[in-house]
Amino acid sequence: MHIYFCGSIRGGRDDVALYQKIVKKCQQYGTVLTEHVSHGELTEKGEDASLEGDKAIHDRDKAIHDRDMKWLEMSDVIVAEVTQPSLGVGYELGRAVDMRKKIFCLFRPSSGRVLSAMIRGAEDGSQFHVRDYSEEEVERILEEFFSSLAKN
Ligand code: 6K6
Repeated sequence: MHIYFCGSIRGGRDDVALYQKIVKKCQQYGTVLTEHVSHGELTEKGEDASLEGDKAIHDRDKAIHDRDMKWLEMSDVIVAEVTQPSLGVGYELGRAVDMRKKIFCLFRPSSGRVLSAMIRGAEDGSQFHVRDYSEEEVERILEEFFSSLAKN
């Protein structure tokens, strides 16, 4: 199974330790195409953009976008940690809905944030799922999700 994990990068890296936990658990069930999203060395700024020209930045971002869209097409399931708001994650989820992918969004109410209505409201009981959770239960929740996939 190919799994596409979504988590904030330029939206902020506060939850990167949790992304690592999620990716590690997902790897028990398949190949995580976007493992790099959970890497601690990947910061929201990335390489020092001040050393690059506008064209180099555009070319690099286009390569990231095009590669990620290919991986999204290839994936069987999307797992997204959506607590830290991220334009990129929202975009990936919208594109994944259009591709009719199976989507599992994880949100932590303890963050004090309120999840976007465009994510919470996309829940449809079959392809798009949103699950509120706390950090201690993340592994169990992923186990339940992947075993429900095996039954369908
Ligand atoms: C490093 C620093 C800044 O940018 C980078 C390298 N960027 C990315 N590499 C791979 N995937 C990316 C990159 N930027 C965004 N994405 C995709 O969008 C990931 O799959 C994430 O799920 C999502 C994060 O979007 P933002 O808007 O929070 O960056």
